[in-house]
Amino acid sequence: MGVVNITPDSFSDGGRYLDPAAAIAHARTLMDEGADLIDLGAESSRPGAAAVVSADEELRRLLPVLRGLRDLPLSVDTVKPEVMRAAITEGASMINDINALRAPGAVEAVAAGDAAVCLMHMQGRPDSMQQQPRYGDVVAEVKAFLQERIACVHAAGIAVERVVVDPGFGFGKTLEHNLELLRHLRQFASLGVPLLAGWSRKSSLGKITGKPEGERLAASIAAALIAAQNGAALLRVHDVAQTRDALLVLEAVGK
Ligand code: HH2
Repeated sequence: MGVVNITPDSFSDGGRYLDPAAAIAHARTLMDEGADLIDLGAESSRPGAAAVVSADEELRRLLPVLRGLRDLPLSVDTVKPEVMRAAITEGASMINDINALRAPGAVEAVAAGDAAVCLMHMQGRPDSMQQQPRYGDVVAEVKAFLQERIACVHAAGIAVERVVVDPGFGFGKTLEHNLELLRHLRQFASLGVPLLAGWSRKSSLGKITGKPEGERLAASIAAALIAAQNGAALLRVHDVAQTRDALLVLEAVGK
């Protein structure tokens, strides 16, 4: 899954693809580089980001890009039911919700169409989630949350075949929490749905390497490979070409 953020403030590519033509061109480049799916986000969820983008503004950023990429498999990264509905109407293949469809009306918005959905775990909210993340057993708690969300969306009429889950690396988690989840990712297989992992350029990699966002490519690939080896079926990445090469080597060896 290649990431295209149509935002002024995303932590890694904010401002670069705010112009629809630039976003469309970048998405096409990522597909050429080997992406199977493009994740379009029009609201930043970076730690500390204030949730100030209205649904109207999010749609104003998103719709020209969605319409320019109708021929591609698209995922739309949003927490807002209005945006989910519009994205599904425009033909989006997947809704990627860092809030796991917990907003009022979100489950119904997705249930009404036939798009896939990614349910992600997040402790707290983006504006405060990194202040004091706390868990007894992070793996068990994240897994129980995802299990509950799968049951909830299933009860609302979303077939499990449409569902993907994500432990939400960096969303209300310390470096040690993120590492613990990565180490034990295999335990999520028993949820019975495909697993998505997003480590690309994240601050935990900066903590390990001491490198700023622009210099985390090698670390991002290492984390992506470990996630793939531990059962992740989808990898959310900014650097598609390089990640693809690394995955081809892993595949050649046999996982
Ligand atoms: N991470 C980000 C955004 N959306 N969705 C899923 N399912 N999993 C993730 O790990 C994930 C996500 C954060 O990264 P980015 O899009 O680069 O930045 P921003 O949120 O600032 O736009």
